[in-house]
Amino acid sequence: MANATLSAIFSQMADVMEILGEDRFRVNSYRTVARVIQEMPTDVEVLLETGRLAETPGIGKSSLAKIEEFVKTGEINAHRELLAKIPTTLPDLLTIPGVGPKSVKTLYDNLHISSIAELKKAINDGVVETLPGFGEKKAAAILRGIEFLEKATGRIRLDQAMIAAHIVTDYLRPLPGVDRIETAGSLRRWAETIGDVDLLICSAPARASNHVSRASSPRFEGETPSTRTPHGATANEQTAEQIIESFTTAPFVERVLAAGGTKGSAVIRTETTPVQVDVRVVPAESFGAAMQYFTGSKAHNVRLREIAIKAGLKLNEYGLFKDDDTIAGAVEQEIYEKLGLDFIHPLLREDRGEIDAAKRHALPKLVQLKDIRGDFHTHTVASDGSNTIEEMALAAKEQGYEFLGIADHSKSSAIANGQSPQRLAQQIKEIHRINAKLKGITILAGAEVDILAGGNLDFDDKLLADLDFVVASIHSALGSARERVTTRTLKAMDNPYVTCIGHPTGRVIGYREAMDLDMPAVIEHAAQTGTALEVNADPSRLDLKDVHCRMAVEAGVKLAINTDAHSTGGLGLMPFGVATAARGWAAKTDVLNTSSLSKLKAFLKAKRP
Ligand code: DGT
Ligand code: CA
Ligand code: CA
Ligand code: ZN
Repeated sequence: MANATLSAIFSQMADVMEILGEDRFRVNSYRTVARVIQEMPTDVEVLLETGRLAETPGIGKSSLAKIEEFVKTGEINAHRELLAKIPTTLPDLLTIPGVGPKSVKTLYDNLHISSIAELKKAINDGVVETLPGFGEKKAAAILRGIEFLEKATGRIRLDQAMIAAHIVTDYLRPLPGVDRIETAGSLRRWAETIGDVDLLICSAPARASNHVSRASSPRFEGETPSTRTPHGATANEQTAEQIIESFTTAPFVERVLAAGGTKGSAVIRTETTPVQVDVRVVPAESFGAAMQYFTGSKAHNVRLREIAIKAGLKLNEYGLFKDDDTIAGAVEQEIYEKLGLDFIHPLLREDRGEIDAAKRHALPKLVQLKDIRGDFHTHTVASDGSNTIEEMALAAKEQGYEFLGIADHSKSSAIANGQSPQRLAQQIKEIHRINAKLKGITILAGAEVDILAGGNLDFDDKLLADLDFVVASIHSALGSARERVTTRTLKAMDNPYVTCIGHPTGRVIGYREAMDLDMPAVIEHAAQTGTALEVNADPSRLDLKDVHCRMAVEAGVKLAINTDAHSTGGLGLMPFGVATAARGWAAKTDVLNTSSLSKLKAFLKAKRP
């Protein structure tokens, strides 16, 4: 679990060194180490013990020593020394969208700006725009970035929430009285950001002698089942209290927000961010109803309750009731069944027509992770990835894939070490060579080609024709006007070699807003040109997002769910993409990379001249 912290430390060392104007080569090597560690599927500690860390590409001797130091002592001296050289608030500037170490250096060297507040004032005073490399436009963009930060919601990324859920469930699962522990709330629905993590614990069923049936339980006048548990006082109460106490006193808890009876709420520490976790203990007889209620969404629940009321029933977190009789409660599926509905997958519970579809038996059969046969958008050491073609292919094979598409950056993405036409031509040959000797997986030669300012592509068609597929992406001027970014995207789709548009809106969750694309126009054009749209599975992107996936599916546009992996570990991000497509009601047939290799080749050929 130390990987995230360690990666953040290396990345911060690189930032600070760049601000201080230190050696570019060392700065870059620290950045590489940060990324390699972040994407590693295994704990650094384990790799260090087994000696495999020393063999990891990108990690040199001096970095290795620092990692060892961190594992032993929990910190890195060089990191502390670097931080001591700058004002403590200076790194905050780097959290502003669009502000990198180079800008920070200029601001600090010229104006001694060392905090966000100082920067905001300097921009408003009109001094920042006079700095070399700044100008009015950039100063205004930074100000917008600061405003974006100020209104940031405090919601966290799906992968961060998932880590928090794992920390708590792993800790609580072995405790006495914990029969089952399940995730509910927005995390169970794989929503794109998460407010807090909701966990439900099913505790041992009440002992028969203590079980008080609903019908005979004492009731005050006017009291309804929604205001108290239907089973009255049970033997579980003490167990529940103990479980909640174990949670709120756990070593990872930073702050307890609420605790008592059957519910606890606390902020827990993770390697990257504090996360609020709500834990509820529920008896077996109402566990299904609680799962249904606390999975939400609120809007879905409201609609469901309306249906119950129309049928003369009462639905709440304890069960489905007719007068005093329990109709369902222990099993979630039965709640839907008894309301005359097909079971609704948690991914669809957003009140976007799913209840109606469930009534008509018209819910889609959602795409699943096991349907995925390959991944198109992956990077190697040839651009900004950290593994070789062969390493990526073997990892993809291990994941059970039939094919893997290599799509390194093109020349205009200079910071990402984009390839020249010559290098790409070489790479295509190398892929053919590796394919000839590799068994059990086919590597497809592709590229992530920049869509240039006017909508032209970074490589000419003659070179593109030698590729099996092309992912075309916008990496520059994402803030342009709606018409500009839309036309640019439409024009790229006109190119017969473009298989799919990569991360179509360019958003980075919590950091950079989506381009102002005319999505209906993009989807219509994708349908007309036979171009697929990417669902970038990186949890900081999820781009297309769920509602846009739904629009694409309805228009008959194929989705390509890609991880955009920059290392073998990155291939593991696929579930985030599959969940996002499924939240957009995508079935297996809506997804390009569920096709067999032969079907896929037919699709790839169809658009070409
Ligand atoms: P989040 O945490 O903002 O990402 O979103 P959720 O959906 O996890 O919301 P949360 O944690 O406030 O509550 C968990 C679930 O509990 C929610 O999805 C539905 C249910 N719930 C909470 N409050 C209400 C409510 O006032 N009415 C209804 N019908 N359901 C509620
Ligand atoms: Ca929640
Ligand atoms: Ca909650
Ligand atoms: Zn890209």
